[in-house]
Amino acid sequence: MKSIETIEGKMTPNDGKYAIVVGRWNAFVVESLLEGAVDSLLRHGVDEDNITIIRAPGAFEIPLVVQRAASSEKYDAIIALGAVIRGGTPHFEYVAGECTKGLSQVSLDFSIPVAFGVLTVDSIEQAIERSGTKAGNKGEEAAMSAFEMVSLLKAMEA
Ligand code: INI
Repeated sequence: MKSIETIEGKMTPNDGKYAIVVGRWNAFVVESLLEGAVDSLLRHGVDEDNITIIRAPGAFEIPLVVQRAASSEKYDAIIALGAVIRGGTPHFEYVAGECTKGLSQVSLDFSIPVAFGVLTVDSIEQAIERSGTKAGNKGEEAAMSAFEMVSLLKAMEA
């Protein structure tokens, strides 16, 4: 039978350049996401020199910072990390919604992988569960998605 061409990313070391854009809000959670993201990139063979951490005030500002990182053409992928935790007002919906929408817009406008590692959760407990305890570490997952996307987009060029 004729074999079917399959293009996919590999999880073997690549020399991509990664920017990690981190919101400062809810730092106790977000710093664990950052640790998870950096640790997983390093464990997959990414050189420290190929990782840049950029700090943004809050999740609302993350898309603009990611946009600047994308337009600089210095990076092959950008990992956005933050935590938006629901409070008693509709503020959460606006911050989480604009952040999510902005990140997918930048990814498509600049044709660059933007990994979504911004927690949007109902409680601090849910945030803790997703930043290195019982529900894994979403920073690590986002970094792995960026890593795979760098490899995949290179494979698609070949
Ligand atoms: N920013 C966050 O990153 N997480 C939050 O949970 C949050 N809440 O709850 O308000 C938050 N707000 C700040 C926002 O991102 C902007 O920094 C601020 O509104 C100034 O533009």
